[in-house]
Amino acid sequence: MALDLETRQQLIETVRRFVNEVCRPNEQLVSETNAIPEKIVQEMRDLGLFGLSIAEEYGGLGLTMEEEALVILEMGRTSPAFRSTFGTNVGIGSQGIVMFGSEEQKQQWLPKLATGEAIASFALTEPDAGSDAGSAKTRAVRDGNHYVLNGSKRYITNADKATIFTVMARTDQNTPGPKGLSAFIVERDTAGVTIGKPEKKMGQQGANVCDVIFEDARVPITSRLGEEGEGMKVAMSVLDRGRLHISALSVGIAERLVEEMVRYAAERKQFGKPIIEHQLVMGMIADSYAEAAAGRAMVMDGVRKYDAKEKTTLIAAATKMWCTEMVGRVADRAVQVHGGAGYIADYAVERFYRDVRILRLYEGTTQIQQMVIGRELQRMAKAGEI
Ligand code: COS
Repeated sequence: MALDLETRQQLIETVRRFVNEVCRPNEQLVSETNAIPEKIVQEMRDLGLFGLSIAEEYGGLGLTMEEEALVILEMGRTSPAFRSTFGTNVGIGSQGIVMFGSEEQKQQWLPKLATGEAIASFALTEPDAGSDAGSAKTRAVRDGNHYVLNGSKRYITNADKATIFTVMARTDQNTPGPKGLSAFIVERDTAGVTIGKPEKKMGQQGANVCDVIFEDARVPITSRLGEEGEGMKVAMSVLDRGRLHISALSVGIAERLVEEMVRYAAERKQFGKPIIEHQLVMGMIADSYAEAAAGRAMVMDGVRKYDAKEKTTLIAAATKMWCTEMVGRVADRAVQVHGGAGYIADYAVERFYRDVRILRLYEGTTQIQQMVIGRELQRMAKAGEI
């Protein structure tokens, strides 16, 4: 059930305070040490951030998608590595269980995910299956009351900290495409599961991605999410939702970058006046402000449709495409407004410029969103819906 407006406002203000007083002063430290201090992670647990989307009956805050987006918009105003720490528990790591889990699976995992005692990761991508997720080769072969998993997953966010993985693996070896996949909850401690070393990345230091390798890893049949053959449905349903979450993050970052631009341009003087008074600089800031505002409106439209239980595949893809491209443009302008200073690591914009690059890649590249939009429109036209 949605929060009343006063409680909602309190929640947003609490998160804003956490961002301003705890996260922002530590952004540089997190970037340099490639880790979020445990004390800050504990504050996230205390605030309930790991359980934003998990129903109250399982110990979460049970927010609507709109409320979750409002929280993530606030979290966007600091290094996105902070959001990533709890992001998989709120989104792609937990939602397979929330949407498709049995009551037993929910009881077993959701309370621990809600408190942050357990961390969930989403394992779809493979070395040879990125955008073409349906071609995943990881195999899950039935053996009595177990499935035996073999294969490897790549670039798995939070794998180094994960307690469980939602793994998409092929149960029907004779069906090569998306229809042959099934989804599983795999515990990290399962014999035969190995986690690779964190990758060295362009940005978002403090949020790790690693390979996850399965070598004869035996998981009980009770760990399957949904029916055999429903793996792609699980993954895509989770991603439809995740794409709205990432859009909210992108808009939050864009708003932070506007703030950085305005502050710098109001102080920095050239040709005898603050550069914000130069029209070409003004133009870059104005465009960024307007685009961030448009992104916010798109996100709000998408999440309200989600909460109204409308099909959001189309709007989620369009919003993800637009908002992530938008924040890329805004980050580029933010560096431009800062001039040479924007290229120096002391300024937040240098870091954000690198941090936002992944947004156009993960949870489906811009080109995949274009493909989803095109296909959905074609489907709707055929069905006479447009
Ligand atoms: N919701 C629920 N189920 C869906 C779905 C959706 N939005 N989209 C697809 N499915 C399920 C359906 O069961 C579908 O079968 P039907 O169409 O018969 O119902 C099945 O998946 C296969 O769908 P499709 O034929 O569209 O699969 P494709 O192999 O053509 O792939 C794309 C579709 C390209 C959209 C998909 O592979 C994709 O999103 N790729 C990007 C992956 C990604 O985001 N990776 C990031 C990893 S997380 S960082």
